[in-house]
Amino acid sequence: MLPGPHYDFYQDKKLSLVLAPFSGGQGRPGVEDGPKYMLKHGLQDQLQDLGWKVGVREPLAGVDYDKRNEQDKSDVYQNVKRPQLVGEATEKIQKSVRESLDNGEMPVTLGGDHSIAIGTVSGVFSKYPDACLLWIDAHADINTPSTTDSGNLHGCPVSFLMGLDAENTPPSLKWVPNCVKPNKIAYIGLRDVDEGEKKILKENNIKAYSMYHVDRYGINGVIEMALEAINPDGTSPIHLSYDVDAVDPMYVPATGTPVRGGLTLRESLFLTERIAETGRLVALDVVECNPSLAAHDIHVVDTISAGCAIARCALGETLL
Ligand SMILES: [Mn+2]
Repeated sequence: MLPGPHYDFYQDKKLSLVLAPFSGGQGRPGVEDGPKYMLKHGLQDQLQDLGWKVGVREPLAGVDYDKRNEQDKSDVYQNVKRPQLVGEATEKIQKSVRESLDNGEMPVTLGGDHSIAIGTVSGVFSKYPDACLLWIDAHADINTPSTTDSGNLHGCPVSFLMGLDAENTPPSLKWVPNCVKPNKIAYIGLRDVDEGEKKILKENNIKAYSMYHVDRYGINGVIEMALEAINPDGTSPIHLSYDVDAVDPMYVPATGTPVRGGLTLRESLFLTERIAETGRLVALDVVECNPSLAAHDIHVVDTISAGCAIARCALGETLL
């Protein structure tokens, strides 16, 4: 028999939905509405139905980051856009995630753009320095301030968490700890990786499984290889950072940087179920749902349903 979903770190089945309605890591408004839409879709009840006690944390409450995003055009550092905004917001998210962990509640962070993972991952690794990170994404998000073309920080979170370009780190992001070692991160779902990023991945020998590998070995084979690489003895806590743009835009059309040829919905959900089966999940991010990029209502429903399904499957939903 397969072990089924279980949670070694959360015997009491408590979790916190950490709301991160933040768009400052990129330029397209609307991604800050992700958490609101997922809650409206009934995510809190759905997780309670799976047996979890569900609390809500709002580390960004009281500040209109969205308004500041538009207003503060002077918030630039070299080529990097809005480093002050991102630095402030992610530091708050980091504290909230850490409090959640200290209370025995799994932080389930709803984005927002993927820059928020600067806060979630640094929060998790401050509690569990031996954790490993699974980054599910069409993009590697490992540009440095020197390599980024767009200057959007949602394409850079991993480089800060790994301390890859310390001399060019904006002052507002100097607080970010160099916490993720190259042998403790793996990517799944990649298909749009910049040349500078390819170089970084190779030079640091980071395990990256693109859609080519998913086709070659199947999603199950890729997950086995990824876990073997970053969690060989199976004891490390696992942080799953899930960008919904990993899923093919056929299923998730309303996202900021869609790339065709992605994971099917089944592959996407199997992946989260499989991680739940390890018992080692300590934290989950679901990011980059942007309802305002939908061409019509069905796109909104498809995208938000997929985001909620990813969360449910990570938290114990099974087919049988
Ligand atoms: Mn991403």
